[in-house]
Amino acid sequence: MARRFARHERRSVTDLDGVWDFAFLGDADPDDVSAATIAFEDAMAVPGSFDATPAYAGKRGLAAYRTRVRVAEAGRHRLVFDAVHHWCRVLWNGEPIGEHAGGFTSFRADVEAAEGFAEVVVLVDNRFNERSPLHLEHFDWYHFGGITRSVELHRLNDLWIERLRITTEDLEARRINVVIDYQGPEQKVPLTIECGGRTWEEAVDLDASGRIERTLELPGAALWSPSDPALHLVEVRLGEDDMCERVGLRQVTVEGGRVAVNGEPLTLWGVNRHESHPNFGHAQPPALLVSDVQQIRDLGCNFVRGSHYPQDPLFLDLCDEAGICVWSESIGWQYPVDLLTDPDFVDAQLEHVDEMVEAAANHPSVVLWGVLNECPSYKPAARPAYERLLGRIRELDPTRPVTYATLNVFEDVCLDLADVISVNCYPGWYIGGIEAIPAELDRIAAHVDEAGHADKPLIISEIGAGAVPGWRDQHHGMWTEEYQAELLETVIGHLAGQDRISGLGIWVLGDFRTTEAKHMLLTRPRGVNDKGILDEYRRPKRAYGAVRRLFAG
Ligand code: ADA
Repeated sequence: MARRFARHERRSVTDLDGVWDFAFLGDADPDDVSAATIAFEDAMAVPGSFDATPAYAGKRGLAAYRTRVRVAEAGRHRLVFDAVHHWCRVLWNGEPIGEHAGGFTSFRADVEAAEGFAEVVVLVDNRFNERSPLHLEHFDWYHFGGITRSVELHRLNDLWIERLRITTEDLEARRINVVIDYQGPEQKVPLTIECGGRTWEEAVDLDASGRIERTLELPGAALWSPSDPALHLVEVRLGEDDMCERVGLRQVTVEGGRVAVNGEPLTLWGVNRHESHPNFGHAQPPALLVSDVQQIRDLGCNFVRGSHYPQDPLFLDLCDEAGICVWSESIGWQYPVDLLTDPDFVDAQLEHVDEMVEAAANHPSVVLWGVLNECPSYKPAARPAYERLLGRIRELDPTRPVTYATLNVFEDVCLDLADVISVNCYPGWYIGGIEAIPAELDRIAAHVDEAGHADKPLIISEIGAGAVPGWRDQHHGMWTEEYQAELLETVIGHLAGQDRISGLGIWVLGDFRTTEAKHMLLTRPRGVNDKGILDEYRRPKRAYGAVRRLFAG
């Protein structure tokens, strides 16, 4: 699995990435499909988005992927999927062993496997239907389908580590808290934790709690910060199993209207980022992730918002290394209030939020959690959904501030629920001209303060303009590269000269394909959201250079 460190040395793990057998089954109902009768006549890359490939471009329906795995020793095995879009059912030798809804998050399917070869079939559905309630067609991005992130097969013995959660408990003392969640029978087993050249060894009595918690001190260990992002491997061995995580010692707080890392207040200068590419869809090859991070650094950003869903784990690894602060966001885009008041929908969101936090909590680069992009936080009926989701994140992780991007800050009724106020706004684009931008940003700041949130950080989480790549003219009109560059210059120039707004997420790093819904296509030339400062192949537009010059200054 494409990560920057090996998560297991002892546990036997088979990497299943590669090319799998493939069949597109169109409008078939997954309940009517038996793996044995599928004619696998094609091949598909895993990770990959089948509907970004020429033969299946734009197709929606049920697809089937198949591979063969070798089981060296009979016993419990676990398939780990890092993301499948949007709904899937996993079959092991024809028998269903798991289902999952929602792309962008990891899930597992366990099986008692016999020795020998086994056939793994994954039925993947990229249609918009009740099986995947979180993905809706009206969103302003193209929902690609497929097995879009890595797949692994793990051999599990009767005792295994489920997860490690490592938090910085005391910065000065270099004290970390290590929580080891495991599954297995009550027994006495050796526990070893290694970090920073030190080793802690003991024999532990496993009990029904399934949890071991230890506090360790790492005297002299370097801290993680955006300017000096030191990382440490924490390697845990429990009985015959092991797991490794890479962490940074750091604390995130909210101080004097700013997000602070280790007590140092930051101004967040950055971009929003979609995981979308014309050739790969939602799958993000390592080469693309590396180049995205290079360009984010080259721009002089210290911040990226993962809009509007959890980003690839390798991207987070690279941000950890580069010292780029990440806003990790759960999936959402202008859900209507009837969904936010539907208990089943909120439950599906809660499950997704749990998966996001589990996957990203150990990344020091993640400094902020976000939910529900541009949902009706201005309607009282939506407030309980915000309360529940933000509350759940605080419960799961009290160490980071929480936020959501509001679409209408002037009428918002949920601002008190957030630690950081985040405002999406498009002065100069959807409303008014470029000259109106400074006054509009000041009006937003004044409103937030008057509404009683003067002590909270205020981020402009989206602002930008469309520019059709290569489109230039002497009028510098809308859709030209000149207009986009001038708009962003005005924004950055104004924010640099004031103190109240302490973060900027330019909309957006790269162009990306939008939904096939007509209302959106009519406002998106080329069927693409053109507000990238790079085009969809990551070629810089004029605005890239403008932003780079200003961020450097
Ligand atoms: C919104 C939304 C973005 C994008 C943007 C735009 O703010 O959050 O996802 O759709 O508008 O380009 O209009």
